[in-house]
Amino acid sequence: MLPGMSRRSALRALGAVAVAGGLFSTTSGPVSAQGSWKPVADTVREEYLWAWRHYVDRAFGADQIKPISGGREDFFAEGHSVGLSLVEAVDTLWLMEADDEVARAVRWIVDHLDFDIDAPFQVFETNIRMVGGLAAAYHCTGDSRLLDRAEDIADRLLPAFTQSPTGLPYRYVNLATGQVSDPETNIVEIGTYIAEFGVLSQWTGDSRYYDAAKRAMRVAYDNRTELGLLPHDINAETGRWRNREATIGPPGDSYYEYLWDGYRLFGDPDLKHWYDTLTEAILARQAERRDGHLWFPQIDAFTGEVLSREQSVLAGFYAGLLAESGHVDEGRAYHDSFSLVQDRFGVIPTFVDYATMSATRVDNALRPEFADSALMLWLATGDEVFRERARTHFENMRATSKAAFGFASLSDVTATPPSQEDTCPGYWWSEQMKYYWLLFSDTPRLDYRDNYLSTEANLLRGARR
Ligand code: DMJ
Repeated sequence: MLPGMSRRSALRALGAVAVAGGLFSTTSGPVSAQGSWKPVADTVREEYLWAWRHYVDRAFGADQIKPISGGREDFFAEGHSVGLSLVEAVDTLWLMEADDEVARAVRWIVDHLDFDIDAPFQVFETNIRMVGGLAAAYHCTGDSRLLDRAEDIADRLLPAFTQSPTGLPYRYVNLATGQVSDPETNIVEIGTYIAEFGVLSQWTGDSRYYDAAKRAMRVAYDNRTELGLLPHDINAETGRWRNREATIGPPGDSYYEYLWDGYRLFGDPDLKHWYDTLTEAILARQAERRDGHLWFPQIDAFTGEVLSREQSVLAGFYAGLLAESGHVDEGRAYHDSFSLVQDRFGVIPTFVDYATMSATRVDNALRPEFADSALMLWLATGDEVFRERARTHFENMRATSKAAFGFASLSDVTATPPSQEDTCPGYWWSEQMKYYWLLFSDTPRLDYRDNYLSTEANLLRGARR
């Protein structure tokens, strides 16, 4: 049974105990009354709209607001903001039923968004954030002008694929001239397109997007090692590996995610076969249990030798992907491991070495992956523990990242209090606040049975208008 479809007679509340810096950890607490998540949902919405009002007042149309100083910053190219944060925000605002704000954002997109920019844009980031954001905005509102914008920017990205001798995209393309650059790439940047490009093909009837995305994924899959693993770095012009290391964290993560997602969205059996083959090898060769906890070290893709036991906070998404794709026990176990890290530090550091349980990089750029997998595991199992963990994630973010004009990345999660940085990444508007909202609100605007959130949490299926 899917959670969110029927209220449980009783919900377990968060059992909160203080850890360093007055933050919280998740423990199994007492059973509380039905409906106890509604106040959490209300707080999530209030915080989101509070931050949105500051963005509107101080940085509207800029890629990012600077949450401490109230300034603005560009993300893709100096001097060329494309409204990244507002594009990322539209579907979240819509799911929160903030319809006047949706209308405000859509007006800006229609009146001001112009992609005729003579500067190189990173193809991967532009796809997951801008193509995905505009496609989700179209999916939620039905406004065809948003689909036109999504198609426009996708068309400008296509030369990265069509000018490559292998079909593996270059990392950058000049949006005005189509000039491509930087073939030294990785499997994330060649293989995270099929969701956004696929829905565009579906919605416009133009198969070029889907075909380009799938062709690139196939090149990497066909080059797998004898162990059935993929090194993470590859050359787009030669199709040859540039390193030996396999990782389920960056820059490997969303390649695997999009094999599964492409299958889920479009039913393509090739993608499922590729996903299953690679996942079987990852679970057999890469998974490691230490003190009963599941981790995924970096290993040599040719020999299987462990290269590093550092774990990126971004790798936390893999718990959700495993659960979604039928490996629920492994997904749960991997989330348990990250939950230990959250309980230890309050906010998960960018890198921990799980052999020593120490932080090897102490910042955290408002990373959403732990909340992402909490949502996926809750959808897969209905177990309230994942809402409890996500609530801890939310409360600790609120306690540490809230600044004068928005939410700020942390430069040191181990400091007391954790130190902030004057930046708020675009994905904050699309990812964690949406995950929390969907976990706690039981919104009628989402079809909880059949939906799809991209790697950037753009809603490409399941909006109930
Ligand atoms: C997001 O831009 C996407 O989730 C991407 O796939 C990798 N991680 C960042 C957020 O951490």
